[in-house]
Amino acid sequence: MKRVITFGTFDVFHVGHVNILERAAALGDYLIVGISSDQLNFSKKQRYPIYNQHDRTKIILSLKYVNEVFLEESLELKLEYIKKYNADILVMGDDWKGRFDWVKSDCDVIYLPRTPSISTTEIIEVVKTL
Ligand code: C2G
Repeated sequence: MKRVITFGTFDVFHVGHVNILERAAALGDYLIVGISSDQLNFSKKQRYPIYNQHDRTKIILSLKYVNEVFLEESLELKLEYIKKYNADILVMGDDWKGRFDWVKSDCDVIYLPRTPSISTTEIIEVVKTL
């Protein structure tokens, strides 16, 4: 029984998010998703998400291949979350390549290629021009 963990904001949910969650789920038997809190997102991106953390959590939890979700309050707590949720594999998109290699002593780390040509930032920009 392999437990997979992944992290993200998943704001303005789109197919790139579906693709990574689907591929992460396929690497094991149980998928746990850490959802960046509104505050963590502000500290990473200098803006609050369009969808608040409650709505983002509800959306991710509704997916058929997601088993469990929790709020990620800090990037530095990765290892604590991995231990708490007993994860065997950490999956991240390759925009984070190398950034979480420091947890490799406790957990396998796999960076998957991002889905090209779609991102929350790009969607926001397109909508602004309409
Ligand atoms: N993603 C993807 N393809 C895209 C867009 C996003 O594969 N076109 C992936 C990202 O690589 C990430 C996940 O979807 O693994 C969530 O993306 P974001 O919501 O942008 O997550 P981010 O804000 O980078 O938060 O602890 C790490 C962070 O919480 C990750």
